Amino acid sequence: MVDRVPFPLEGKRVFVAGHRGMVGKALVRRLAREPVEIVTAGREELDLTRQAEVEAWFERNRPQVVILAAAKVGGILANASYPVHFLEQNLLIEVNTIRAAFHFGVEKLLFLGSSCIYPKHAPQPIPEEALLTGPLEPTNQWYAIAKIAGLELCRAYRRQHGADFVAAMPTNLYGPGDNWDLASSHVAAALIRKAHEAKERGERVLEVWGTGTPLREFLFVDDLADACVFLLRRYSDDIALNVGSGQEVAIAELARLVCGVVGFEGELRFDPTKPDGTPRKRLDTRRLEALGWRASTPLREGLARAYAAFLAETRDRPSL
Ligand code: GFB
Repeated sequence: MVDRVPFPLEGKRVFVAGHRGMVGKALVRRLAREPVEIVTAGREELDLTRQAEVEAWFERNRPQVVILAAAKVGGILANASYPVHFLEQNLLIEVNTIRAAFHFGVEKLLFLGSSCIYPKHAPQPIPEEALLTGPLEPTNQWYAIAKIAGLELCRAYRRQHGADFVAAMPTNLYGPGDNWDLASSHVAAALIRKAHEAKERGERVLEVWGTGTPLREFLFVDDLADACVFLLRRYSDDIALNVGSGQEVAIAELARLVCGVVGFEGELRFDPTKPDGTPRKRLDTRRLEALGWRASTPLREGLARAYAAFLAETRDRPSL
């Protein structure tokens, strides 16, 4: 790692793969403050699940740095309902992009995973060493297996070819640009939308899936983007680094916080017919902190910013 950090980002062509997703948009916002050239490609120009298209695009565009934030993602129910999509699309995106990055001489690649790659009953907070030490959480095992394959492919390129490919594992994310669709969203976006609509309709009850007892750690997406830029410069090793916030709450508590932010004053009703998922997945972030990075957005402030973004993003598109 010694001779590869700091990696000089200045003047580099940086490809943000997945720039229309929540993470990709935050990366573009954050990289706009750096002296780099940002390169993006919409799905109509580049379908990352098609190998030939990916190779042709890399040959034409020659990025020097890649952040792989493109993925098929979704909340607990979408993950459990569409195992083929989550496994197959993510494997294709990863193999095509990482492989092309190597063949077209990308100097640095950052792959983004997820905290759900760790075993369901991993020790808490979860250290990086817990990877592949036990069975996965069944509701998202297909997504997790694809993400594990992606980070292992980065490690394999590093081991076999000396490529400077690294991986980061963010905890549950939320913020501007989130998916606000109730059938496929993650919990923070879903609760923001439900609380807002319940308030608008004058309803008294907010439905929360599951028992409300699972614990989740929430990271504001702009904090993740900041961590990514930090890691591009400062990290070059084969351990997939945890990126967390230390802000862990029970889902019931998150729901109360969201109600406060949105101004919904009714009651919570839990629906135990919906899955709880893993009981807890707080990340141990001591490695990242030792390098010199910490999350900075308090959960309440982040939720208020996410709610403001929800209002702006759905103003003209109420069905989003
Ligand atoms: O955010 P979420 O969908 O994903 O759900 P996971 C977190 C918790 O919130 C679960 C509860 O216990 C849900 O039952 N929850 C309560 C809700 N109300 C709602 C709601 O209206 N919508 C949603 N979506 N949840 C995902 C994985 O797991 O985490 C992905 O499936 C990915 O693969 C992501 O890793 C970070 O945290 O359970």
